[in-house]
Amino acid sequence: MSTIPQTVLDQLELQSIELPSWAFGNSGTRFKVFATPGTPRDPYEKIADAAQVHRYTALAPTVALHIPWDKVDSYDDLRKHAEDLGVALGTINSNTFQDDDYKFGALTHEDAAVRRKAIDHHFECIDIMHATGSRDLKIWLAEGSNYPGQADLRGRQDRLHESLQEIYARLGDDQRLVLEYKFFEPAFYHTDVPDWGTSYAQVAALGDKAMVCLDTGHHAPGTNIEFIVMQLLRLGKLGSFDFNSRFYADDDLIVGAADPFQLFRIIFEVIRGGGFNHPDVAFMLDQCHNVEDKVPGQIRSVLNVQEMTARALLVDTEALRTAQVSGDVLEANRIFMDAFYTDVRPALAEWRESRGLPADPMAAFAASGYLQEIAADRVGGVQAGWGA
Ligand code: PSV
Ligand code: MN
Repeated sequence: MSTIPQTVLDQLELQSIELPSWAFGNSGTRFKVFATPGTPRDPYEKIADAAQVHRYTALAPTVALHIPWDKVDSYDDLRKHAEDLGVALGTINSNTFQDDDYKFGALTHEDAAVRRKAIDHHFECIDIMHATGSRDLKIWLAEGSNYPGQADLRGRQDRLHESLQEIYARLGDDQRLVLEYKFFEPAFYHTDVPDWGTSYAQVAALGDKAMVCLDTGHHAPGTNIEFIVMQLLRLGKLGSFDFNSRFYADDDLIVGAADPFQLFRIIFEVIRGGGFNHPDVAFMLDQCHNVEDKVPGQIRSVLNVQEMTARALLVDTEALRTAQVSGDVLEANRIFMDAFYTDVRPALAEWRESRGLPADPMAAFAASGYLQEIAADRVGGVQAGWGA
């Protein structure tokens, strides 16, 4: 059985991964949304489910909210509810993609009145951040065009800058803005923030409190994501991750499910660049569970991140460096792969038990009967869903 050095365990103990509230609601494709018994009907129930993930793993102390999906009468009350359950409220996600006014854009729209509405929505999000104690405002824009000639690409980029400037100016001293990029969808010809370079150019023009959010599912197949991680860390602009995995497009599947080796390589670069357990770089999940149970889907996800982090921390960096400097290609690759192929699961199970956590969080959660309980209790009302 592999053992994990205490220095690595000490770093793992500090790891935290934020959960998205929308992972606990129903979701699906544009073909069908399957309902699950016990699905939360409001933000309070979503937070209760998220707290279960933290309870069994000690890995997920915060929950991200999405506005307006998670609007409540009192954010103070929601904050207390979360604290009573042992978690805190995290990133606030804005939403400018589900209103008819935004058909041709929001922050980039030709019409100043639509831009005003979208900027005001972000002001509302910032007000909520003050009440929830959240640090980060995450902006993902669904803006772009479908046909060449449809839009003035340059004008939209300039308007985006102006709109972001207004939002940025409204942030409190301890608040940040993270701008997410995505190469396509829902627009198919051009997207206004399609890549890390555009996001970087926009946030660099704003100031220190604006950073890039890297969603692992938002790149073309074959993209070397760990290179982008390295570059953004080097530039001091990697603000957060949205972890998930993809086989084809923005699949939002369980992180580490499609390509665990890619996750390992990404986390290795985070560690190498000083971003691991660093307050600048938030680890978050952005996933949907369409066919699997949601709470265990999230437990599996945070465990996948923890396992790949443990392996990445096991890389013998001194030996790797020696091999790199001496041009020993195969030895460098062996050292890297040795760490990746180390099965850390038994050692992590033992370590969990030593900290009063279940050795197998998936099994412990299944045995707890929580899913059966919520299925029996949560009757009536309308189940929450992605977009509802
Ligand atoms: C849409 O692609 C998306 O998944 C973005 O990644 C956002 O982070 C998320 O929705 C929530 O708005
Ligand atoms: Mn995302």
